[in-house]
Amino acid sequence: MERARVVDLRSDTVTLPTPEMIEAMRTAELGDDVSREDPTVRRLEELAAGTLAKEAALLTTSGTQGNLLSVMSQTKRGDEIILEAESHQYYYELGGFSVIGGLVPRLVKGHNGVMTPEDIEAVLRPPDVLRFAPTSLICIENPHHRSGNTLWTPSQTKAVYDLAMAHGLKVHLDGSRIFDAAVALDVDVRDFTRYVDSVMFCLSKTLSAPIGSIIAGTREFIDRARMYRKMLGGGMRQAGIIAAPGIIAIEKMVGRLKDDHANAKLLAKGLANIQGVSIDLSLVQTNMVLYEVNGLGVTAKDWASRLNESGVKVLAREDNKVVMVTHRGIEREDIEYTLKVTELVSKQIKKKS
Ligand code: TLP
Repeated sequence: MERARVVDLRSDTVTLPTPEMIEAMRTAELGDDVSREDPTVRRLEELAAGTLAKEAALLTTSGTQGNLLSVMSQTKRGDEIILEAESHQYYYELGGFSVIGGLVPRLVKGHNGVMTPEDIEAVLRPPDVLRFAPTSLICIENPHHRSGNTLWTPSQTKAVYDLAMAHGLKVHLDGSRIFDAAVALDVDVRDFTRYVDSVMFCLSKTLSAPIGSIIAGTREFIDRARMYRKMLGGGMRQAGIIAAPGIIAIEKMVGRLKDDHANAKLLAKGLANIQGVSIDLSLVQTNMVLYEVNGLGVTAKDWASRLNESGVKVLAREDNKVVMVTHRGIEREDIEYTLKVTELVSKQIKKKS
């Protein structure tokens, strides 16, 4: 099957900035942001804080840095933090919260990434016992990446927040793709952020900006995070170059996310028709399709390299699952092409066996 360009479904991190974003970078008003003199960064941070209904916000270099600054700013060294067992913060962030933050992780297995108050209550330590690291923070992730960018509802978020408040704990939301959650559930993003003390979301990934994430919370939290960001070498000078596309990301890129979700559903439905592909359609809730190909007698790695040869890039995870992510730049025709390729490859595999 001849095709001029590659369909890259590995992650939404591959999205490129729009022409409008590049123009905004070129013409951005700049200053030294370490001295808080970059007007474009200030504008982005005010816009983000207002959008999330938080007192203040901070531009960070990445989602990983945003999560690390958040957990460090909400805790003190030696504290225990509660994380979902398959959360990005635990799984993919090199243990920064322990290495740099001095924090001890306590893991809770969620239900497709969602933890209930009962799940969390079951692991809470009795307070003031001189054997346990004191728990101070619960981290949640919405959408939950390793489960397939699956959703928490606002009421599930509130339930955990209520529990946290009852026990004097804080809640941090890794909302890397929180606008996807809002669009998918047709709610305002504040319906999530009102039930957390701090939140991180990415300007890059589904919102298409080239670099950067935002954290938001109280002014005091942001002051601490700004100090840690500088300590970790993340104080940026003329960062308006990054902030300018970030403003466009928030103002103009949320409306199109529903197209990614529709494409993911279309893709998932097509894959479900291929014999040997095992997929749970109920978990296709935003822009990710997660499935297994064991039924075809191949590993996810083999499958990924065969698709790759036909111009469809996908990820094979270490747990033998295949990941396909829709994003800006993936059109309906790309989904149709991907389905043709997958059908063809599955037939070739069956023929051989
Ligand atoms: N996720 C990446 C990989 O690391 C898996 C991806 O390709 O999606 N929280 C969540 C839920 C994320 O999915 C990611 C990135 C991050 C945090 C970290 O963001 P960055 O890559 O900006 O440090």
